[in-house]
Amino acid sequence: MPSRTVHAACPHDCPDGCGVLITVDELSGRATKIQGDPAHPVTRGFLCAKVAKYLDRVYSPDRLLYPMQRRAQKGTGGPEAFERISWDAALAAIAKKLQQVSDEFGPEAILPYSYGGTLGALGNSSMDQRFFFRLGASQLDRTICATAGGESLISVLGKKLGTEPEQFAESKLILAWGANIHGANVHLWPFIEDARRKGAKLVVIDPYQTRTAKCADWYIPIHPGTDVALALGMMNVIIGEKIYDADYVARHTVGFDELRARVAEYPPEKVAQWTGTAAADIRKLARDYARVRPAAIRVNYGVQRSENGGAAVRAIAMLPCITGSWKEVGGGLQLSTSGAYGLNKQALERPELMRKSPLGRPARLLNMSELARVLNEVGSNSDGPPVKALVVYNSNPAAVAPNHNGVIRGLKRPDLFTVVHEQFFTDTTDYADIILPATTFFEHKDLQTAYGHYYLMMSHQAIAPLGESRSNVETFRALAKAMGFTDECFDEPVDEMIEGALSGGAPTLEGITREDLEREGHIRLRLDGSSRPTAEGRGPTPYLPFASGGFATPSGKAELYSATLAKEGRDPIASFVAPRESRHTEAAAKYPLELLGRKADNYLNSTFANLPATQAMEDPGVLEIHSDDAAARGIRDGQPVRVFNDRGAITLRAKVNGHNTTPRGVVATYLNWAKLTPGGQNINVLTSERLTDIGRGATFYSCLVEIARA
Ligand SMILES: Nc1nc2c(c(=O)[nH]1)N[C@H]1C(S)=C(S)[C@@H](COP(=O)(O)OP(=O)(O)OC[C@H]3O[C@@H](n4cnc5c(=O)[nH]c(N)nc54)[C@H](O)[C@@H]3O)O[C@H]1N2
Ligand SMILES: Nc1nc2c(c(=O)[nH]1)N[C@H]1C(S)=C(S)[C@@H](COP(=O)(O)OP(=O)(O)OC[C@H]3O[C@@H](n4cnc5c(=O)[nH]c(N)nc54)[C@H](O)[C@@H]3O)O[C@H]1N2
Ligand code: SF4
Ligand SMILES: [Mo]
Repeated sequence: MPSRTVHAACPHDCPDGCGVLITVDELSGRATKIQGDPAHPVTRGFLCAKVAKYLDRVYSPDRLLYPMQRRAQKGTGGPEAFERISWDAALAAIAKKLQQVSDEFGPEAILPYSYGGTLGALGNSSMDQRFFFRLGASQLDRTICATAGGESLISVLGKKLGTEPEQFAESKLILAWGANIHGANVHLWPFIEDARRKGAKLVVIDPYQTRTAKCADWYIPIHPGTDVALALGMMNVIIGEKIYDADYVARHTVGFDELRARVAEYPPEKVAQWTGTAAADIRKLARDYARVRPAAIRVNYGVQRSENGGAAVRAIAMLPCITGSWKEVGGGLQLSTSGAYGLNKQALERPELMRKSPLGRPARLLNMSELARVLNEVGSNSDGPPVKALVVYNSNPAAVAPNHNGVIRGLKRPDLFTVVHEQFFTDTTDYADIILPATTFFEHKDLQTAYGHYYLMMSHQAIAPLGESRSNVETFRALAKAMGFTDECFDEPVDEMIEGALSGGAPTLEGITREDLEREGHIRLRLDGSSRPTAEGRGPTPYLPFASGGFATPSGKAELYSATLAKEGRDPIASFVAPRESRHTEAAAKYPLELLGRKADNYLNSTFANLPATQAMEDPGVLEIHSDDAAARGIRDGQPVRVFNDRGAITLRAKVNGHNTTPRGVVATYLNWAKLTPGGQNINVLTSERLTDIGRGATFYSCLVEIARA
């Protein structure tokens, strides 16, 4: 059978940003195979278990293929609750309603809601933003995942840059800090294995004993939300014992004296009481980290889903700045590499369209991590109009947003008009008035970045869109036409949009053209800052972003003390403030267990949760609990348990364990679709809308509960 192979890139919200090869049968036009691109230096020919089965997703019998209009009451879902309509009818109905809302309440009564469905540069943030800017709709503060850590990292380093994954192979000590590498960052693992073959040690710091922790040389089951104390305690030892790099500190940091004074308040004995890590272990960890060279930290976003997650990331990010580890190949730290790309956001999103909207000014910003509050409370005071129309794409808020019961109450409002652009009948489409069918990455072209490596990729369209599905770009283009917007940018072809994205003059993109990417699939960013592409520029030259300073902060140095934070009235260094929902506070008297509502290793947030092939790899509806905590409540393995707090309750099945996965005082479960969880309720019924200390982020992992036999 004649077939062709198409280069694509996985657009899911995952640091690995894999290069993908899709085989397409020429006669039928059907994709027949997916594999990792062996030429991609980080993907190295393999895919994670969920995307390896991607044909099941693309060709799932449950795919949404046509626009649909609700005919049953809100809260009911699936094909039976809707009737098929044409795109023209759907677009006309949406345009009419949005116009009505805008006329009656002002355009800010319209709220877009989106997150990580696709991280393709176009699909994530381009035509959609143009549309909403031109409309004058409220702007969405995209905080649900990474702003606490991102803004905190930037407060120290100035930019989201870090150690490239390839260099972990050269490390002698690797700290996986709140980083579930096997589950959420699997392409880093082979580099860690390389390093370990050469004698490196792996330390895992995580309250939950992940598969990564089980493989570690040293596993530290830290109490949730105490990482800032551990990092400050380590610096107490490193500075106290003078095993820091005085030369690097003097040249490339500001605020060392203030930091020294602060960490004096964090002796290991004191830190031990908060973190549950013995003082001797804290000393050993600090000494190893400072002396074993090179040492690399992989800190992931797990640590910053906590009330003090911003301070935690700040303190952790200071570690390589005081040991000078940034100078070494295989040293430094990685939280994210996304700051390197420098795509032209202006060209993609056209913020100048705000001036043409009926508002004539930037619209208000509403925080996606407070969706329940936004839907139920905004508009009742003087904070502008209530939200009357919600346009959801790239997201499944009825599963992923905190305070699920509040979110559902909002989504059920009869006066709220909701449009959802989706690939499947999700928890959120259960509340849609109109559903629009979305393509998968097999069915559209996009430009792809990553947040765990430094390669820019082209994702070609491999097959024709299934049914009447349309990409995000084509959907918002069509909506713009339906609203009567005549601005030229709504006609811009995809290839020109890609060229626009590459055009901003960023040194890291110097000389990289659309044609180059189309031909080569992936190209390493010009990280040396040289203006000309050289042979080495494309090779594995180690990238050391801060080897000789070059921090992108206001001071040009690593800011151990941040004058910017001080000006905002925040802690300019970092300190341990116990999360209000943690074992350290009074709230624990009523709700003594710390719940980690984690991510499934084989789903991607709520994506993939509905596919039989991926479901088979997970054990849905379980609550992992330590045998002592179970015994204290008369709970036996396999029994149904009610997990509850003041916000809600959910029934799960106890998975009692003696020593692995959850330590005493911590229980764990994972995110799933609400309608696939027994009882139809999602773990986010328990999580709160309280925000992080820095970055206005969600605090999924600061959550106290009690459990009882159901
Ligand atoms: N398979 C899979 N891969 C994914 C995802 C997925 O859902 N599934 N999601 C993607 C997304 S959106 C993101 S943002 C990234 C996130 O990637 P990660 O940040 O690695 O993901 P998390 O599971 O949120 O957190 C990592 C670990 O932090 C631990 N943790 C929780 N609280 C604390 C704490 O207080 N201290 C410490 N030290 N650790 C803590 C959790 O137990 C978890 O094992 O992964 C992406 N990749
Ligand atoms: N309890 C708990 N809650 C969490 C987390 C947690 O760890 N625990 N993690 C949080 C984090 S880190 C994140 S990032 C958020 C993630 O929140 P979301 O970004 O909402 O993540 P998903 O659940 O993956 O939902 C993405 C949806 O987009 C759809 N989609 C995929 N591609 C496209 C496309 O091209 N176009 C359109 N229109 N739709 C598309 C998918 O079918 C899917 O339903 O969840 C957060 N919620
Ligand atoms: S989800 Fe992550 S690991 Fe899996 S294929 Fe996509 S980028 Fe690679
Ligand atoms: Mo995320």
